Amino acid sequence: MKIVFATNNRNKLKEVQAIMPENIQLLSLKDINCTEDIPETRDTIEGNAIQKVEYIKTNYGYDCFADDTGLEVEALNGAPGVYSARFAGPQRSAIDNTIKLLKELEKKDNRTAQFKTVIALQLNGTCYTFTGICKGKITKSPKGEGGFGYDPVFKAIDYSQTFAEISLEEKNIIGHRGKAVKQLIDFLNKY
Ligand code: ITT
Repeated sequence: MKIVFATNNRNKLKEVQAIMPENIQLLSLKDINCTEDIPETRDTIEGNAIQKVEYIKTNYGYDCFADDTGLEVEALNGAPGVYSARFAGPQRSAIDNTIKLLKELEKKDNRTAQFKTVIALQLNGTCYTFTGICKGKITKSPKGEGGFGYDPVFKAIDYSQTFAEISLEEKNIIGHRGKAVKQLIDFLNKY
């Protein structure tokens, strides 16, 4: 089967492509000639994931799935959460966001955090959602060249390396997105 993955984030596409079985072929937004930013104006991660698939269905007519992800930090009462992309402002800079996060946690002992991914799937008139969570901690300083976004300052529980230091394959096994995508794959295979 062919299905559109409604994302403008190349890193997400790479991670998801790496675990999709051969029988599920991904189409990108480029493939359907969608070049604009998709609105993400809801106040929950789940709401944004659903908003993205509804936008594509309404404006382009395609069934699709979308991923919305947030980093929820306990000492910040769940922030940046749904606002993870714009934490340090509308420029959506991963470096600025990370600097702001480390600054806000400077004097906090509790560094507990989790990544949460919600995948929304729009298929034959119904919208389904799949959630993946990865628990861990925010480090004191960035480390590693891989991954993207907040990966250089996030260590999963029982891991001594940040998400930017482990391979994409390993991140997919223990990570939030990998967990949500596996549920999506199971669902599509049984559909
Ligand atoms: P699309 O909406 O086009 O899919 P996006 O980059 O806007 O792409 P999100 O709104 O889901 O995606 O992402 C929120 C922010 O969280 C984003 O700026 C990323 O830097 C960060 N993020 C998402 N997934 C991440 C991951 O696996 N590791 C580290 N940071 C991540």
